[in-house]
Amino acid sequence: MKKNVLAIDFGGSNGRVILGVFDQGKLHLEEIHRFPNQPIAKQGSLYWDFPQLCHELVVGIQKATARYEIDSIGIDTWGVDYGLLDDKGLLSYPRHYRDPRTQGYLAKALEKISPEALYTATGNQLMEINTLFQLLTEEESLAKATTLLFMPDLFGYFLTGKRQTEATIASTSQLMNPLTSDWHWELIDLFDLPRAIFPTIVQPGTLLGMIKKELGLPAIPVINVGSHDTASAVASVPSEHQFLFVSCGTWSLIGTELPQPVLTEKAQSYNLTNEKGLNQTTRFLKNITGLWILQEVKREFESLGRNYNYQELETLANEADSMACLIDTDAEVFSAPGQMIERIQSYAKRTGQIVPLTDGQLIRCIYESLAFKYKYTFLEIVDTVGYEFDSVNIVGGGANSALLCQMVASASQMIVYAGPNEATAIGNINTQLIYHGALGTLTEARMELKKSQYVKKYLPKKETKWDQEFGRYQRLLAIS
Ligand code: LFR
Repeated sequence: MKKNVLAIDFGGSNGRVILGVFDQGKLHLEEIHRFPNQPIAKQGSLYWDFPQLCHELVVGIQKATARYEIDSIGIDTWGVDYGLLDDKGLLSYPRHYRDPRTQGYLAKALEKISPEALYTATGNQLMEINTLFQLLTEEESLAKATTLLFMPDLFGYFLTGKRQTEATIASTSQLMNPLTSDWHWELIDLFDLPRAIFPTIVQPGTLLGMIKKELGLPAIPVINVGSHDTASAVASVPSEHQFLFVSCGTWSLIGTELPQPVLTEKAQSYNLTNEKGLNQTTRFLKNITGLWILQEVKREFESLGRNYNYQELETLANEADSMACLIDTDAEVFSAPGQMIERIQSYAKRTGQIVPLTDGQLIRCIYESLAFKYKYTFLEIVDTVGYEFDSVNIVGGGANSALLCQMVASASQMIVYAGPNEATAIGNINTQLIYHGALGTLTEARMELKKSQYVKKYLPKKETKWDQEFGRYQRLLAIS
């Protein structure tokens, strides 16, 4: 069976329209369209440019349909963000999760419910960006809203006119019951949120609707895929059981796939999250900073006229001294955009370390710190699930970085299987292919990937510095 399906993958800094051609059991990918996702900063607030993103979505579909018969489309985006709608449509541009308005709202929420109870109810790691805390800032709009839709649902609504949400994206909200995969209505009542705005939650692998005529595009079916990008990425981890993964993009999502959620005290103490995966699985993971700091530093170099590609950045890092300066990549000081170089340098001063001055020193510091954070998080996951892993699958953009993959292998003394780097698009595509009956099961799809050229292997090197410096790194986490 031959199928042409489109994966529309919106990321925090850019979006992609990827065509998957599945023919005679083989998947071939082609990037049809790529566009920047430039948030709008206005009077201290940060929004997603929704009309512009819809425009790019249409352009991508037009480019694809000009050359191919498209059998279906699947959309995925980052988690937690949403738009509020009344009967006519969106009330305002959706806010960016880095919008500062939620500051203090996690603490405010905890006046009504203990952190333990909130964790047991939702299984979600407590992060101020989560939908619940964003909604608590929205009293005025909530009074007018009739529907809440998450980002992928908003694009689906734009294409089909259907208002629905899908389990994997709803599970990032801190408002879903991980045991029933339905909204946590008691929690919704506790926070006085209007029950009526929460749409029906459907499972991935189902039909959302057809592209509506008014858009002037062919009437293509839109399929609910794992519409949270991380769910689609995990769906393409090339391993069949008990795997440890890192989905590495702007964020790093580190975890494993389980048959049911883990809501224990230990899981909570490590702030591990339970999100929904395909086939009703649980993505048990930790959300930590990924390439964000690196992307910001690269952007700053560019503004200073130093245009490096990632390969060049790695070469510079390789020339710098090892373990000179380490940072906690999840320290609050690194979460907002801008002036990242200065913030790394003042962090180094504050923690009594050698201040990274050259471009190579800065990049090395970020990569080594990430590798340590990964190792640290692997240990938390192993401690919680109660068994070890002998390898780790790195998928997403970070799988392209030979330096990062090698550092992770050596720091954690595990084999790293790196790839696919287009994990999210592949997971999105495979879910559509399963819907069409072109692929049997997710496991089958994963096994095919394992054999493919998309996966590279890195063996751990015996470098004692990783063990020697881990203690110093852990002390740093305690003070920063
Ligand atoms: C990754 C991701 C993470 C989510 C973060 C913010 O792209 O979807 O899973 O926690 O973005 O929404």
